[in-house]
Amino acid sequence: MTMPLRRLPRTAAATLVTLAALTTAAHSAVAADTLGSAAAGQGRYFGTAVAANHLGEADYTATLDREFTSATPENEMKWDATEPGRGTFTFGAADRVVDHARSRGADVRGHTLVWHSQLPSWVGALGAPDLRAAMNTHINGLMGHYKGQIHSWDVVNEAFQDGGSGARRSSPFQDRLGDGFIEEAFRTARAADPAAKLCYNDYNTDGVNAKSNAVHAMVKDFKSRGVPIDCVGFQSHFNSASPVPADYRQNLQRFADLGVDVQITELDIEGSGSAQAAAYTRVVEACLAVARCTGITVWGVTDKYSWRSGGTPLLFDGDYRKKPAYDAVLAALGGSGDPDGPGDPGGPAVTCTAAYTRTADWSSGYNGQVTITAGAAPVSSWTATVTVPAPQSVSSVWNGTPSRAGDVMTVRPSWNGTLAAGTSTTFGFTVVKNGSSAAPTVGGCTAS
Ligand code: 9MR
Repeated sequence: MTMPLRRLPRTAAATLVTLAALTTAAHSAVAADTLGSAAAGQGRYFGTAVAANHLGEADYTATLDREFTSATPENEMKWDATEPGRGTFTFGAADRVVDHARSRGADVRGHTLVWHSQLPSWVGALGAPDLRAAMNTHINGLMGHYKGQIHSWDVVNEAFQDGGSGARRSSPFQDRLGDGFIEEAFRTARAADPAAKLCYNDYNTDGVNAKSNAVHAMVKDFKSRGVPIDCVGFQSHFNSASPVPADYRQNLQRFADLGVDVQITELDIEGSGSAQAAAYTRVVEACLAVARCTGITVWGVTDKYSWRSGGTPLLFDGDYRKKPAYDAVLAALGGSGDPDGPGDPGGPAVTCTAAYTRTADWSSGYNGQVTITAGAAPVSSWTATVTVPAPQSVSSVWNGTPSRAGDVMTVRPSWNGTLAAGTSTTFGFTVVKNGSSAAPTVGGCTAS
């Protein structure tokens, strides 16, 4: 019999409350503290693109192995890498990625079988019958080699044009074999490895637009005719010119409603700090809101090896430090927050202090000096604020680069802001007193 809580004796009600509190405490005590474990708690994988030539770098593999539960070879499975000459298959680099991932229990996304880019020139030179045979041989060659080892294959990649036409992109396959090449590739793929999920993968299809409408129509047609397709990949390469679309979740949902899984396959978002973190949060929340969104892959481990490294689009900086975007993704996945705050991989917090002294004083002015000292962790950059009281004004700054907002001058390093743990640097400035000799206010130091 179930009793309403208000009728329980006082002691029983108190016990229930205590148990609830204990359950909550126990839950937070075991909260996941990596991307992969937090995503697993949501029934999803969290993957990354992996480049075989970085696997020898200790920080790269340590971060990869700690955080990610899926790997996508970034270039190693593409046609130019795997079948550079007709019928000559080379799997060495791709094998290294697959073996590394699988030996640690991670899944592998196969990327990609039929794509207009990174295609050896011999393919483009074939006439229709030969090209059809070569396409099927290529699919069978790769899927056969990795049979049973691949979670999902990007069978066909980027087959639609950008813009409003909704048309297929010109490629040797499209131009010689016509629309039917996509269907044929999927049918060949199903027979080659029936255990692998078969995906169509594209970019600029992340929101509802002419291109995603065309892909949607194709998937709908495939499902209605029994053409084998299991998933659609949304690359999700975002920047200020191409931000996370407002209808991102709705777009994922309408594909899921066709009866396919959806996967975020190449996520990266240019930017930094809280704006980048907020955009990443939106992507993760959209995936979690769509039951058939089965996982997220970011397009690289560290900003320094990103295909768009200048845009710092990933979750770890060039020194493998967790960025605010990392903390945001982990939190959105329901993982435990980073106790040391953004920018720290689990060691001491990245902090600095700013100490002010007046180093010279004369009737009409004075010189101030600020000493910036790194805390227990190394610092890659810092800022400090200086506010001089009216009617004083700052006439020059050295060893630092100032920017001003009202009375507040924010000073950054002029060159490299790197400081080893516990070490110091200084900047200085000259103030025109204009009748006041009062001391400036030197604000807190921020470090990253
Ligand atoms: O990240 C890949 C980069 O190293 C290659 O130079 C580039 C060549 O085309 O491909 C990049 O990956 C692409 C992916 O395979 C398909 N979607 C777009 C990706 C970014 O260009």
